[in-house]
Amino acid sequence: MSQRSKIIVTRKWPEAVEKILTEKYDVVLNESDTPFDANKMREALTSADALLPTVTDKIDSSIFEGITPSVKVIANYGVGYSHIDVDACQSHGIVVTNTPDVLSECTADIAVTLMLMAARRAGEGEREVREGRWTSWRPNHLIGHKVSGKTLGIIGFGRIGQEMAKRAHHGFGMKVLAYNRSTPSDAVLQACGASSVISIDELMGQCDFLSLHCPGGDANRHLINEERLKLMQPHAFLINTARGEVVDEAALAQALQSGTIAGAGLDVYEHEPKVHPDLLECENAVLLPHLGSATKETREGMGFKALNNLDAFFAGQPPHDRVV
Ligand code: 8YV
Repeated sequence: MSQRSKIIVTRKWPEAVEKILTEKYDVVLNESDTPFDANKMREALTSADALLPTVTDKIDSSIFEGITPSVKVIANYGVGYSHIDVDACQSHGIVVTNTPDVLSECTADIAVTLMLMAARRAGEGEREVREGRWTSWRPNHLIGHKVSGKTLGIIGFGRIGQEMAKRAHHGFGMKVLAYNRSTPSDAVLQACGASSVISIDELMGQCDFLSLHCPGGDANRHLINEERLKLMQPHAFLINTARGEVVDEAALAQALQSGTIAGAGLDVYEHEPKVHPDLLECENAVLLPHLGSATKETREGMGFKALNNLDAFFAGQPPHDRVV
């Protein structure tokens, strides 16, 4: 019998996927679901053939210092991979894959959830009810902002950005303006009822809601900073389901406190699971714990996608979702 490849999974995955992984490979699962520290990560990188990490695993260039990795492929569980230094992986001859597509719809659903919750003050209302502070219905109680028919700006018009645009345009009759590094085709824009803008600065002042769907990492770190927040309208809302580092959290908290913008809905943070203490103080911020892809269907879909990428790699074929 040929020797099975050794796979290390860094977090607890959906049972259905772990079952198949176990049937096919010599797998080390993480039953306790405890995040790996740097030593454990180095040990994994030097003892397995493949590593299956998630957003909670920092695989930067320092992790490779002084080790010779045995791992040949890193099949990331998630579409975003800014926690992985792909150049460092490449220089060690490691192939990296991700899991796009399967999470586009659910991530866009969470962006819509945040947009509605922030605009309609759903977090504030929920806190009021649960804390027994609701006194009675009244005409001026928790007045929010109408969403339907407003203008949505989108930064990053990839698969998730396009799903967000479809929901906003076809569901809420919103006007959609999209910024993307490369200009989207007319057909793509038309399917989502969107028009494209050529710069972020041009977009900032035009929208009632701004939703981020671009990658994280150094290239987009603090793309939304104090200056850009000041370009937004005072009644506008910022929604972030992309990566925490895209927004300068201190500047955002300041903008929320001083009324530079009306509110924000966040699913991701610069230093997860830590949330900037000033944001926690903002009643006009809706804060979710990175739930973008958190549905049974999607989390299983992500696992099976990572598995397909592994299968292809070990069969000597190009993995479908190869990043480097
Ligand atoms: C994932 C995400 O759950 O896929 C992504 O990029 O942001 C999340 O939906 C997470 O990254 C898992 O690694």
